Amino acid sequence: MSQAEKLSVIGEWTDATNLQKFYINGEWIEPISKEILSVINPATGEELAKVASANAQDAERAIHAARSAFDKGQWRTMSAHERANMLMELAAKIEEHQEELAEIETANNGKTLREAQADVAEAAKTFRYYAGLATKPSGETFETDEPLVSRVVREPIGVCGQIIPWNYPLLMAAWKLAPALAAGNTCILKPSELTPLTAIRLFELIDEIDFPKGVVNLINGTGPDAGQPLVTSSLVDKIAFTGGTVTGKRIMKEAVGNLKKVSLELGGKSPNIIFADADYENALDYAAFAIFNNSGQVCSAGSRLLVERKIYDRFTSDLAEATKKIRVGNGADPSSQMGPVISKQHMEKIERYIAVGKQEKATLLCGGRRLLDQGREYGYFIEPTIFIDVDPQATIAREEIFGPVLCVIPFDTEEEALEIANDSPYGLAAGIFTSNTAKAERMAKYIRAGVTWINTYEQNLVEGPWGGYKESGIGRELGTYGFDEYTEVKQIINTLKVEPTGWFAD
Ligand code: TXE
Repeated sequence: MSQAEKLSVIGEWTDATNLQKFYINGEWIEPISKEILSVINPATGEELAKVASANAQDAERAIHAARSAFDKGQWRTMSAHERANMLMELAAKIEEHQEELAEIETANNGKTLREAQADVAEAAKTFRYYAGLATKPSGETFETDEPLVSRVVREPIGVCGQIIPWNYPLLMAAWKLAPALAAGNTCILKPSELTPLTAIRLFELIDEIDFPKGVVNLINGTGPDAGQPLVTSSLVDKIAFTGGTVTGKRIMKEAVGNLKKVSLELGGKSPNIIFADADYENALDYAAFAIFNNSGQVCSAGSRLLVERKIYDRFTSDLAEATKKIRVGNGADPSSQMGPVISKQHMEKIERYIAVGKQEKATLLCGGRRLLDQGREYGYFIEPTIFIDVDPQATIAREEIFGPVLCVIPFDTEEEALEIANDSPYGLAAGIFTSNTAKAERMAKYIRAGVTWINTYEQNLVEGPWGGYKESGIGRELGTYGFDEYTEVKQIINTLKVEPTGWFAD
């Protein structure tokens, strides 16, 4: 398909009528709110679509639909096999529409088509994985010293409000919906106001499947108007949130009313540690991938690169050479290797951090500017940027920039690397590059992060737990851990001997 044909696919779809509706109780309905969101293509600055923006009343409608579907519907009582079949069907539909979904994602988020295609494939895989998990054995039984049998079963929590960010719009929708639905919960998804498009397309596919009414609902809108009512409602049993740490903390406070379950996947400032004995080419390749993939807008980005001093000069200079060759452009152009950042506002925030880096006397090795030449002048393109000799206490080494800006810090010893790595309020991920397996194990053992990669980076497995220590979050997504986060634990005690206690007999 040619470039022009590709864009016309999106054009046709964005004329679709569902953009200004919400999916509530199994149908596309007109919003109560009259507010409209303008959705922008970050590569061109142009408006892609106008999307309905929910108010509290719209959110209430979705909450009531999900509540009633959970309390009175057959979703949680139907067999896990039936639920699994629907999720399998959804996975197949995502695959059937993968090109279209990837193009919409690229147009809305800015990421390259290659990145978007990988996200779509991973989204389908997530639904398929949890469809499988729904039917697998679970629970426990306990031996006791009484004539009693104790068994533990896992049950759905209830109504789940799911608030997701803009950096992986479709994939985050899958990470949230798949385990929740597999476990028998009902859901209300609230995508980021910046990137609602693939979620709308996903719900059009959901609508083709026989999910019972009210099981899976979609509202779009801003955090305060559409997200907050989900957080504060006493009819919502769980909030699952991915986004910034500041918003995450606020959500945790506001969710306290009915003590709903809260899981948070927040920011990071992950250390990527390169020892002198590492496979050099591999470490170099991953150092760039860890920060410039998805334009650095990744919660687990390897944004603090710690390099052993013995190879520091050579490594940083080779990294700069490789970085200068990264082709930055419209993600819809197959030759682009890195797309724009999400919005004008976010670009300006990144530019402010670059200015702070310069003030803090870090050495700007490459990049550092907005790209404004022909073809990029209306988009939000930032050069891949590397600061070296960064003080570990500097603002740019401590705060999450969430853009293509790398801070490089030298170290001399393993102990020093560990100390710098752990000196952060965050604890999401870490990378360790070394050919010494014992050293890798020691580092992995003592680094305080939820995910640690050895001689690789940013490899994400649907089978394994994902989430952070410290201010990077609460709870885990993916794998069996992610499934458990959507269940309540119930103990059922039965007796082997039916007889009264006689406690009050005399
Ligand atoms: O995120 P927000 P923003 C980090 C990154 C970025 C910073 C801010 O550092 O620069 O966060 O980004 C919804 N009640 N990450 O402002 O606000 C909002 O509508 C309920 C890391 O874009 O956290 C959106 O759907 N919901 C991150 C979602 O929260 C609210 C990915 C995320 O938006 C709300 C994105 C409220 N009061 C940014 N306020 C990661 N962990 O990957 C906002 N929202």
